[in-house]
Amino acid sequence: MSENFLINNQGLESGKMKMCNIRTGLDKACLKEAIIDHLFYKQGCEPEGASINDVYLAVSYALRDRLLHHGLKTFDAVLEDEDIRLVSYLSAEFLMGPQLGANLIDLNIFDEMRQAVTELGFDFKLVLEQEEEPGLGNGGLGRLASCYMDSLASLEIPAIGYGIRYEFGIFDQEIKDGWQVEITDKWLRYGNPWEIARPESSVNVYFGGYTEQYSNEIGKVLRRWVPSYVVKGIPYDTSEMGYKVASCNFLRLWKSEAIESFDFSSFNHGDYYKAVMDKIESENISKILYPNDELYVGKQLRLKQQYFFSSCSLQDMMRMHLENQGKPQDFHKKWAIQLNDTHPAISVAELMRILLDECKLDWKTAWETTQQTFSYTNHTLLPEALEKWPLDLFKALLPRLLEIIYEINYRFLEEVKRRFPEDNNILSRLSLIEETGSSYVRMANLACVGSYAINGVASLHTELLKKNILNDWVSMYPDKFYNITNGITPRRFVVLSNPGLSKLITKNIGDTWPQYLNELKKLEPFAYDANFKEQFRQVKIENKRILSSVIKDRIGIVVNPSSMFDVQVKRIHEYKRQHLNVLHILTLYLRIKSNPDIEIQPRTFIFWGKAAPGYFMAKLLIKLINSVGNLVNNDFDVRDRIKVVFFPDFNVKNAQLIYPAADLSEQISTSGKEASGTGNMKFALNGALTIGTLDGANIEIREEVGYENFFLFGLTASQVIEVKQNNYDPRFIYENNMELNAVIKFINSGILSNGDRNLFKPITDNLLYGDPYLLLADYPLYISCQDIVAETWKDKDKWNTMAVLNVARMGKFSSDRSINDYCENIWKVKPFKLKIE
Ligand code: NBG
Repeated sequence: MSENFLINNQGLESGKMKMCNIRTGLDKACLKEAIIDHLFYKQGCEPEGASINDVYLAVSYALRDRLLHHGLKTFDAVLEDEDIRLVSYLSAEFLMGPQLGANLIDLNIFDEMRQAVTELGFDFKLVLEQEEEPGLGNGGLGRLASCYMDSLASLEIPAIGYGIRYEFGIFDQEIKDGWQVEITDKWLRYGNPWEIARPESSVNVYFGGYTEQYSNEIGKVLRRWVPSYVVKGIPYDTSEMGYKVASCNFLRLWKSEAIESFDFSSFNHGDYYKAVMDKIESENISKILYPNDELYVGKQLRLKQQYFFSSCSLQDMMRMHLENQGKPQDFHKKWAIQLNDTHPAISVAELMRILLDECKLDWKTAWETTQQTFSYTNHTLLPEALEKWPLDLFKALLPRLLEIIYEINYRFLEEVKRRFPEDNNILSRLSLIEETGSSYVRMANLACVGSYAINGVASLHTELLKKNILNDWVSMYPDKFYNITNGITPRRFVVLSNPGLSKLITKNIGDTWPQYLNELKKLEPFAYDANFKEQFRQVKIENKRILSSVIKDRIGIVVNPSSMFDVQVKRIHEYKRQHLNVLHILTLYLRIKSNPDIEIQPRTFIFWGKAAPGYFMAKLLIKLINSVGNLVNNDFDVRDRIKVVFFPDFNVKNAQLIYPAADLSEQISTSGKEASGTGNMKFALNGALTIGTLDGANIEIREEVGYENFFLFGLTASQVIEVKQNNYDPRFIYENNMELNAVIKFINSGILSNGDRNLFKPITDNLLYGDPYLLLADYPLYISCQDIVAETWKDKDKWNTMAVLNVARMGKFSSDRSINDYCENIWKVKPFKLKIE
């Protein structure tokens, strides 16, 4: 088949023919031809014999052709243009979500493709559902990276996302007998049509061995690394299209492989098994994503992963820079590298290695270049989540990098001494090496010293960072600190996942709001318009019906779409306090049991989230939620007024079903613990009201949507500290609050656990004897706030006004705003407008 051929376009007068380009054409007829072509030449079948996966792949290939057209043109242009500084987003996680629908939205051909697929005789919904999403992230941090890739492209900022192409992403979750069971995520099993391997751009990465001194041809004394093994990184590129723009970025993920020549010596000596083992070890590096919320200390593979992708990416950027006649010392003028948390922080030392050992720059020039290249985002306030690596492990794996880190440290501490001659403690706190008993390399310190900008991800978070864990760095470098509040992409989280709401908004305020989310403000007057509110309610109820039928199909629980959908979806963690939510459910349950005719507003409590496989308490919480569900859902007295659903396997695909269907969003973390949260934004933007603490971005959401449109409860971050310092005694609250007392006793009664009174004791003991996340302190406030929620729900008109106002006032939380903040304040980069004829 030739690329251009004549087809009869139904839109033209009969007899007239139009050229159709099956690689780039965007109308329905071209898309149909393109699908048929790919079915035949890629999948080896005719439409009649195609499976749904064949069709999904053919549709995706057809779309990929169109994206490539944009992507290649963009990069040819920007790499050559000296004045363009590219953004490089380095992240160990990208939680992309399904690609097909999002790309169709970006190219603005969703309806055309739906029609093309339907007219070919296939079910478009099934085609979309066929996509196995790349689960290359744990949660918020990885999803944020993907929202930022979307915004970078949509704002036409030339950028590459760099990460790891894990063969197995975050585990799939099943629930058996109420417990979480982890299943390997074989996302690549049916092929990934979006990526293109580029083996010709492979790079080598060193590990192990030793370093030595040598003199080069002009007698200059240098150091070099003699590794004990070398691993090859192969890049896989995925296009990252912007919304309704011509330019297109890409995501470059590295896969590890053995280098071809490496095993020959073993092989020649007949050590075949050693050769094979080396190959397997090399390939292991990109095998699996580590679940977070577990300590990484001692996890050698994790450190290998971090160095592997940092080194591959930096070598790649340097190669492009030098190929385009850039000088090594001008590297920072071409690339602005964002370190997404400390996972790629080793890049600071790696760029130094490249500049010193390979480009032969002197230390001072290399260090100036490095410090002008990097900026670092911190995503956590939990001290246990700050990465550090045992020195011995680090030395064995990355001897040259450690040498460089020592030198950076030595010079840096000299500077600290000059600035704070009287203060010995500050030296040990700022040191890149921790020496409390065992020694460690501190990755956050490395990121701080090597970056020109450091940012937190919500106002409160940045404030607390500056006050607490990074306080010494503020004394040292006060001008390095910024706040950039997180954001989410409205393209995926409204246009794609909530088409009903999107259409309603567009009908009333035009169609540019997905690019300029502040335009949603124009919806404010509609919050008092009965007709609009009725349509808004219809959209919500329809979304709830869709979710209800999915819940019924997948877990067999029938829920009532007109009940309030009270939703908590996020990783299961004690600081996120899913158990506080459970205490409320049981409070309502016991109220019903003591008075079955009590007035209770019907509610469906929905939980969704994974627990880290090694996090015992989180897994027990899942069991508790399921046990409560079993009891409540089957209790005659409850009469369906409350239902509890734990939906297995939270991922982006499922998330897209849930945000549009929620009425109440639970954002109830202990104040001062959640860096930002981004689920909170997705809910509010889809018209759910929030019940929440003054934590993370909740504070800013509440300021935007209006205090009266947000259900606030709980201690503030400073009160949390105060309470803890004043001999907090959870037992006192337990003994004096009758409802709480009854609930805790009920959990331990064995009724929830087939008579086993000990099953949930780790949870209740933790609450009664310590309660580190202050559930009991916040319990009375939470319960009375929930009572207000129920009262408000009774007045549907009021509720809907509040919900519309939430949507109208969420403009600030577009990830476009966050990316604009980065561009202006940190990266100093501008859009590049690609023209495509
Ligand atoms: C998470 C925080 C969230 C925040 C996301 C994105 C990590 C280490 N941090 O509160 O817990 O929204 O990052 O910034 O995953």
